[in-house]
Parts: sequence; structure tokens; C-alpha cells
Amino acid sequence: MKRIQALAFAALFVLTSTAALASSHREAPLIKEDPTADNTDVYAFRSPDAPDTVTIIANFIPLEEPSNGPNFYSFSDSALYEIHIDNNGDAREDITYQFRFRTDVRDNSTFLYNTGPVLTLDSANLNVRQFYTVNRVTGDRRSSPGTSLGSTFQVAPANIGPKSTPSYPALANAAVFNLPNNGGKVFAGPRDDSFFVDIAGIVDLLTLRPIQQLHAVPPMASSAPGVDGLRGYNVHTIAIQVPIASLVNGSVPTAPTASNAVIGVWSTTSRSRVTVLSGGNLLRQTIGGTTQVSRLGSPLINEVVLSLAFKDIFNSSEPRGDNALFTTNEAFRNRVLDPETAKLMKALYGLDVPPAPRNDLVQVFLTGVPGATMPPNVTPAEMLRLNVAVPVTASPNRLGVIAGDLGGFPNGRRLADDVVDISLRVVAGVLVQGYNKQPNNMLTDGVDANEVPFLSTFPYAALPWQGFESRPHNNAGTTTP
Ligand SMILES: [Ca+2]
Ligand SMILES: [Ca+2]
Ligand SMILES: [Ca+2]
Ligand SMILES: [Ca+2]
Repeated sequence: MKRIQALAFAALFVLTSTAALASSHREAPLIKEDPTADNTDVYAFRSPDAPDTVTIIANFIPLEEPSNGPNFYSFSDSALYEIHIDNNGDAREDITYQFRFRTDVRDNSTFLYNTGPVLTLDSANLNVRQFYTVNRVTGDRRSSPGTSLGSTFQVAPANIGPKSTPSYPALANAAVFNLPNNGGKVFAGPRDDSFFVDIAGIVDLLTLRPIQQLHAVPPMASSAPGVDGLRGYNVHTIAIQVPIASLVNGSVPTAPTASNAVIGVWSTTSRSRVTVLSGGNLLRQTIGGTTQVSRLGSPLINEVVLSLAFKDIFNSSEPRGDNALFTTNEAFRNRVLDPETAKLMKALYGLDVPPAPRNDLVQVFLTGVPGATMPPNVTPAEMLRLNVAVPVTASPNRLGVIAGDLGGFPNGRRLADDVVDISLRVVAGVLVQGYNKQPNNMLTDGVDANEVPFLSTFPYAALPWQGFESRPHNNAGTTTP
């Protein structure tokens, strides 16, 4: 009986906390009903091939099945997608890039997405096209419409198959556009999901397939590898590459200790407050202002840390409100200071984890790490913090800072950073003296890398899986035609 109670207790932990180790895919009750607005991951890093720039990538639409035609996945024409940057540590955005999409159908007398091979973006055979505008707002994102950086950028089309998109890499490359005044580059379109994780294992009571015998001395790693649950699936990516000079407050910092070296990055999606559906030809109209429905910075907090009670609140909140919530709401504060996932590790695996209060997690989640990613006079807030003066690492380590690679997570986040393993180990206490020990510092889901290599140039994320040959999860398809 006691064992059943313990298991039920453990199951509760899992249900309320770890399902979401899939970064931010369907992580909260309301957003899972709205995939086109669901921000799955945010990345921010100094560009390895253009180190005077920062690349920011925001992914949307979890678990896109690549062959999902004829109405292929697209960005929502009625959503506002935004990337925010706080460059002075006060938890308020100083720069916002806004993206608004519109779909153009050449001929609505056919149901076809394309009426023949599509070799170029302006091909007359491409019946359904999506275009977008980019605006740059300084200061409060709602205070002004900002400056238009262009209104005719085209979204890369779907990777359909050998007859429709026979030269997909060139087609997708044509969807990389320059921003005006040497302001950088922009891309929007489908890509392989850069995130990698054994979702199935983690939601099955935090099963870490490679680590079956944590109590053995030394702990034994079995030969069972993890299963990348996102293998073969696509997402929709918005990527920008912009000069560091255009992001920081003041001149470009030359040393990581410079007072303006750390920027905070997060992405949001907003929708109209009112949507009216009417019969007849099923008109859908939106009325009035927008409200935020998705928020994502660090891949950790709304996943590993927050309970169901806070997940929808988080998606509608802004970083400027985090500190008040943290200081006045005991339940919220305890999510960080005494996290469920750490208790779960103790309950399920008997792991020796640090006792609460976990001030090490406050640094990782809310303030940045002193001497690395914490701005001076920081207002605690959840965002992805990047020190833009830390050099690009020549040979990156997937474990980032905890493995001594200061160019990776939680100093920003690169595509190949294994944030699941890093998160498991950080929650298990590897940043706390006395807890950086086996097996705490061995935790892994057994998926160490994306299933296909990332690109060496912008937009870095791998090409999307092709519909015709796709076998999601079994990896029998190809990302190129
Ligand atoms: Ca999400
Ligand atoms: Ca600010
Ligand atoms: Ca992938
Ligand atoms: Ca991993």
C-alpha cells in the first residue's frame, strides 16, 4: 500500500512538472489548443561565422508532421510574433522585433498548394504563398508601431517532395533576406525541430533509459540509448541575425565584464482579444487589441519549474512582473526554491539533492549567474541571458557552462546545447558545493544531439523534413529531396 501511495505521489510530480521537459512544446493547458502560436524554443548565440552579430531563433508549431498537405502548416495570419531584448537588466524590453504574416492565394479555384514544380519563390506554380513584415520597436513594445524593416519578405514554402520541390535547399536559401542598412538577416519558414529529447521516457515517470542502476557503485550506464521523440518532425522557425552594435546599450562591449555585455532575450506570441465566428461562408473576424498567449525565454522555467497552476499565467505574463510574483506569491516562489523535479529525483531514484532553499536555481532562472550572465543592478526576471562579449567557442561542448564551455547554455543557448541533460544535472544540484558528484552529474535522457547536423551558416537550423519520404520518429526520411 505504501508503495502504491509513493508511486501515485511520484506520478503526480511527473504530471505537474516533467511532461514539459520537451522544452516548451504544448507545455501549458491553453496554448496546447493553439499550435500556430505555441513557441517551442528560443535560442540566442553569437554567430560562429559572423561573431560581430547575434543570432536569435524562435520556433513555433510543435510536432509538425512533414507530409501534412494540402493545407501545409504556416504561421498564423492573425497572430503577432515578437522577439524582445532587454539590454539594461531592468526586465523591460528595449528592442522588439515584430513579425506579422499574410497568406496570398493565386487561384482559389484549386485545392492545390502548388500546381507544378516550384523552383523559385516567385514560381507561378506556387499557389499558396505567405509573406511577412518586420518592424523594430525601441522601448515599450506597445508604445509605438516602430520602424518598418520591410513588408514583402516571403516565407520558405513547405518541403513537399521530389516532384513539387526538387531543389529545396536552393528554394529555402532564397528565403534568407537582408535587413536594410546592413541591419542583418531574417528567415522564416519550416525547419527540422532543433530540439532533441526522449519525451516518451521522461513522461513515463522520468525514465532515463541509459541510467538503469543509479545505485550501483560506480553507477552503471546501460547500453539502452534514448529515443528522440522529435526526430523527423518539423517546426516553423523565425530567425534573425543582427549586429551586436544594434542590440546593446551603448558601444559594443569588448570584455565580458563590461556593464552592458549581458542582454536578455525572450519571444512572445499575441492574439486578438476578440474573435468572432459567423456562419454562412464561415467568416472569422478579429476585433480590438491583442493579448499575449505565449512566452518563452529560457527552456527551463515554464517546463521544469512551474506547476499547472502557473503555466497559463506565465504564458500571458511579462518579465517585468516576475519579481513581484516571486516576492509576494509564496507558492510561485517555492516552485523555484524547492522544485518538484528535485523532489521527484529523490523519490524515484533516491538521488541526494541539495536541500531547499535552492538559491542556485534563482540565479539560473531569474537573475543570471554572477560574473557571467547577470547584468549589474538586475531586476530578477525570467529570460534567456546572453553575454555578447564571451567569444564564440571553437569546439562547443553540448553541456555548455557546466562543462566549462562559457559560450553555451545558460549563457544564451546554441542549437546543439543539450538543455535537457544540463537541466537535469542543474536541478540535481551540480552547481551546489558537494553535489557535483555521481550520479547527479551523469543524468541524461540518452539523446545527446539532433538527428541531423545543423548548418554552418544562417539560419543554422537544419532543412525541414520532406513530406514525400518522411517517416517521423523512424527516421527513414530525408531533410533534403
Ligand atoms: Ca510553448
Ligand atoms: Ca530594459
Ligand atoms: Ca530534430
Ligand atoms: Ca540529452
